[in-house]
Amino acid sequence: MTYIIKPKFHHPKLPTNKLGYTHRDYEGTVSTLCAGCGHDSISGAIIQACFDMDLPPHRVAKMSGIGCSSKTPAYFLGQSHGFNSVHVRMPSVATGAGLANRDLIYLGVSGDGDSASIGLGQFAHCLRRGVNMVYIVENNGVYGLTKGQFSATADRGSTSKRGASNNDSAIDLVSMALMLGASFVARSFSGDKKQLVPLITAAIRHRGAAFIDVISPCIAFNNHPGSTKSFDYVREHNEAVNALEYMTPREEITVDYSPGTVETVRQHDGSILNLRKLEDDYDPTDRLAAMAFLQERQAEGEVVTGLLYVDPDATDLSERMNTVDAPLNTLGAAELCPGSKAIEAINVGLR
Ligand SMILES: Cc1ncc(C[n+]2csc(CCOP(=O)(O)OP(=O)(O)O)c2C)c(N)n1
Ligand code: SF4
Ligand SMILES: [Mg+2]
Repeated sequence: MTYIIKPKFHHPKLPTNKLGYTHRDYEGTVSTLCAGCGHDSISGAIIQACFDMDLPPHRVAKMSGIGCSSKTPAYFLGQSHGFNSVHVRMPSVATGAGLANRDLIYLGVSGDGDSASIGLGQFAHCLRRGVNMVYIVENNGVYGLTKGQFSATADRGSTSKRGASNNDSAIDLVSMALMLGASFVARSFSGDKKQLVPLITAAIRHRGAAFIDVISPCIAFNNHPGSTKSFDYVREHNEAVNALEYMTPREEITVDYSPGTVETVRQHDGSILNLRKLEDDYDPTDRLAAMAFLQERQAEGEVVTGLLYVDPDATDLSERMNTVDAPLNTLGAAELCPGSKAIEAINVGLR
């Protein structure tokens, strides 16, 4: 049996959102991951964010590849669309789906093996093209599903469960995402729901490629002393640059902050990101400064988290390609076929 359906009943007084749904309506099947796996906490954060945002589940399309992380879309948003592709191909499937239908919210979930090892090319092109999606990597530094080999995000000198040392340099997906032109870049920790939920919410509202690297310890193969992706290591070295408060376009700013302690960013849909500064000089709209800051802190062994970069005026692939607003499957023959005169004019223009 590959999945277990959750019983439908729930407490009659569970809170509901504006659509009348409880958070149970945003759940999926029972998780078959190891008890305590960081990936399950990320599923919980996605459920929370979608419930809080009153998202109609049918407006979301979950995309994934292969890995323990890529299995997780089965465990949240059971009433949404979904495509579980082969290992690595999530970004290209999401790119195609996004071009065919601009109306859906694309939520891609991947692993560090899926995106940083064999999948690095797909990761890179998806972000540089600005596919309008949320791209989450559940980063544990190992191939969990295939029994814990080092992935390309494992730090040099970190050790496996049996003590073998990793001699290769690590790929830092956040630095790569910044370099590749992603317009929303964040890092978080599966054990910090308070930070992760608003980041997911803001990423869903962002137009363009929104990347979130979530350190998500694999308790079966990479949660020992010597691992830099263990719960203890991340808790001890977590350096948050800001604390994000997400506000919908309708909400009034009611909280009083001391001057200079909060940076306010307004996204294209009017949603407001209030970023309480935890690092005095950190500017999340300065891509180059963010890259330098990350390198400096990484050299000190720190895991920098928070909203690291955002371009609130970003455009996305569909806009740049000027694709049609309506989903392709709703177009009729008249819209799809311009007629022989129009085709002749195009051909003349190409001669
Ligand atoms: C083309 C291809 N190569 C290799 C595999 C074997 N494989 C399955 S999942 C996986 C890595 C999973 O690691 P990651 O993406 O980090 O996910 P995790 O299980 O750690 O969440 C590999 C190598 C495969 N399924 N397909
Ligand atoms: S093997 Fe690791 S990544 Fe996979 S479910 Fe277990 S703890 Fe999670
Ligand atoms: Mg992994």
